[in-house]
Amino acid sequence: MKAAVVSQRHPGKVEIQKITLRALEAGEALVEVECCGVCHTDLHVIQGNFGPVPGRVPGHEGIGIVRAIANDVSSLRIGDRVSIAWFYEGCGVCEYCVSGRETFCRKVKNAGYSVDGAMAEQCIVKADYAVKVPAGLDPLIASSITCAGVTTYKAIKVSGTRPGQWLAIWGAGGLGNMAIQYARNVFNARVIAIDIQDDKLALARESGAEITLNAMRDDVPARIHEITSGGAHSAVVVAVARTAFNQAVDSLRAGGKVVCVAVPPGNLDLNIVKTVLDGIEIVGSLVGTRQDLAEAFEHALAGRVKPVVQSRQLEEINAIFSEMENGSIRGRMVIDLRPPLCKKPDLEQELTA
Ligand code: 8ID
Ligand code: ZN
Repeated sequence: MKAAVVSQRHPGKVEIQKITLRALEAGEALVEVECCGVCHTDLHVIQGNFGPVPGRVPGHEGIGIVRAIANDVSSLRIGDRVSIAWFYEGCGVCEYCVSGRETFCRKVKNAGYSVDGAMAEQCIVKADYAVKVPAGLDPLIASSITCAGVTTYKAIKVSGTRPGQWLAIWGAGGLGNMAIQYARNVFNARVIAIDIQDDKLALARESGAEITLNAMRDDVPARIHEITSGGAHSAVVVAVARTAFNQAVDSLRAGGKVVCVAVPPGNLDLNIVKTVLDGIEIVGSLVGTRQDLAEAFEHALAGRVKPVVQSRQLEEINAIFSEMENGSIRGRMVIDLRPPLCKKPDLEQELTA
């Protein structure tokens, strides 16, 4: 079967190769992949930002149909539609796994990074960890929820933002677009979106941002203090830029919380006096649990969030990564691996309109 594989010969690139999947082991299922979104984390992975992984199949916004299960599997049936998420498997018994923080399991496996992911015609999942996609949710929509959606839904939960409060979101790309919709339509927050590109800010307004600021032109912390009469209640940073994290800290009111989600290299500068005197909280947030993903899917099924996606072919993967680096992607690019007859052109047009 065909798969994108992190190249050994060409650093920062993937190659399309014919590979053979290993046999299923206990607890596993074989999934025929329908589609897989391209997340900026995949770009970090192929560029070796988290360590080199030549030979790895990337992809953790995968959706597909179960075609085979190991004898002992009872949580999935053949024909089920499932997701292939970054949180691929935890140990199930450690302090993190048993306390609702399973993504921090020290023995965690991550799809498309420590095990092969979904940028392939087929992949293997751990059955008890592959969250089912609710009936009626289109796979192209479900793919974006599997990382961009659940990650931002969880991050806003972590922020503790209450209805009517100001939430500032840095980055209006694949994650940011979802963050704005969850913030507005699920958490009833008042959203300020910050990006460095006007087209991303136009999309942010369409997605529900009440205020947009361009970090290339505006004095972001000053404007946010002015608009919110004292600073945002919370911030979620999904911009791949160190400066965004520093601006977020400076834009909060006393008692505010910054939730760090993007992972650009480098350190966060922290104004110690402001942090102490204003009681600022800074916390990281890593994807979401299986329960978070099930909830994130339900909100999409109910129509509260609708990812902006565009379908592409597996062969275009290096071009998609270049577009991501250049910042020219609107919403999310999703690799569509379905045979042409299964695709729904009308839906695609509607989603990208
Ligand atoms: O679980 C997690 N913590 C998690 C899950 C998924 C993704 C973390 N991530 C990380 C990715 O690895 C990446 O570092 O979140 C980050 C954003 O992923 P993405 O949304 O998939 O990236 P994108 O679609 O390329 O969007 C990035 C946006 O940031 C803007 C860009 O214009 C783009 O819209 N941006 C940049 I680059 N610099 C900015 C700045 N200084 C900025 N926006 C505001 N200020
Ligand atoms: Zn991701």
